[in-house]
Amino acid sequence: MKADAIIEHCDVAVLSGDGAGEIRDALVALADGRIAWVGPRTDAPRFTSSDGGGAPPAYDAAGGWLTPGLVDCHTHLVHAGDRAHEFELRLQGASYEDVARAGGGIMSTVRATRAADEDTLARSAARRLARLLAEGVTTVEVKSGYGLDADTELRMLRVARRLEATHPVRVVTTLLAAHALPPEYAGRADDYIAAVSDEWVPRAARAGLADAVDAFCEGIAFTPAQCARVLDAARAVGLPVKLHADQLSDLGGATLAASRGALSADHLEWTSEAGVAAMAERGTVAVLLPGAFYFLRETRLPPLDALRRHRVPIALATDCNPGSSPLTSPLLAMNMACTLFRMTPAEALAGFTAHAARALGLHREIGSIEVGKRGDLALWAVRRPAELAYAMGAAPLVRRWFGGQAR
Ligand code: DI6
Ligand code: FE
Repeated sequence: MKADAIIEHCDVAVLSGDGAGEIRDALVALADGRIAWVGPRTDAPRFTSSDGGGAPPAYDAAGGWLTPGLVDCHTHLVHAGDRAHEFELRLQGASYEDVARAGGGIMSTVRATRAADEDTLARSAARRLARLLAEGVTTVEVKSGYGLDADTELRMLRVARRLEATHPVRVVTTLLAAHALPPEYAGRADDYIAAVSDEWVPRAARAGLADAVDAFCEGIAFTPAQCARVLDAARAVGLPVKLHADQLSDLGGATLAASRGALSADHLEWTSEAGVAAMAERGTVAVLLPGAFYFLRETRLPPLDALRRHRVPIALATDCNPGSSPLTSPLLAMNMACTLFRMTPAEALAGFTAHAARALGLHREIGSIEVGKRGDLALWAVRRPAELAYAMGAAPLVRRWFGGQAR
């Protein structure tokens, strides 16, 4: 069998569709950027190098664990400025909503982002991206939503796309123009939603800059009817949709997302059982964001039991953003999901691999170590996969493969 490279002396966490699978003393063969073979080393066929005779180069994984490359399926990685002062205000008793209503919050990041050019945005996003890559991320979703005017929203998406050219990572972009109401539209939320739906969504689609469309369904953001209009506009131009749903209150966001066949509904702290059932029915993935729950000191837990009973796939993400989750550590997010949400370490790992891939509609390409999938892999110096969620600040990544190349 032909192979470009072989990884041996590792244990493999497969993360296949049924969630199961560990292969001890495994061997993985890579060819043409994809996984060509995976199984117990003792069952492996003889490999010959793709570029002629001889054996392909073999990498000795020294007994580490190999997982799929991590997938961070919900980030606001591109933005300018920071919100450390707002953090101080909240610690003195102001709520996240208080800060937003006083013109801070998302709007303060909007002011900074509008003032930043593409290179400035790209440099700060690259710094955050480097931290994700250092923890084994090979695919990252990046949202707009701090421009709130057509030009800045598209600039954010262009910067996100550029990261793919400068870093070994797959970037999936999402237009989140319906994130907050910009001051130009004060008192005219429906007009803003009309502009987003009728003009900006088609424009982003035509420019090939958005892979999906998102909206923030919340008291401090947009109503279910306004979000529905944005999602319908996206579907009309063939873009998949997702929704920031039920984070601070239950507005029926999960049900709305499911009714539009959304890839995912994200946050979900206040989602009712009916919302969970609707998601199960339509195959909408639950994306839980423990970093935001932690950082906003939320107390209302997402409905883990209902999600499990209804067999809704549960993904996790950093939600990396300056206001509610200044987090660039997927491993810490996994730890938080276990300590705060009582997820198991195995659920947390599936949440950052197989289920996160599904939340992006990429589960046929990435998220598990199976023949034919992309060669996006992470090798960890751990004795068992649960250590990934267990240790805080441990930096266990040994090596990362992107598209079959170690880099
Ligand atoms: N929910 C969030 O957690 C982020 N956006 C959203 O819709 C927060 C964005 C911010 O505070 O800057
Ligand atoms: Fe978010």
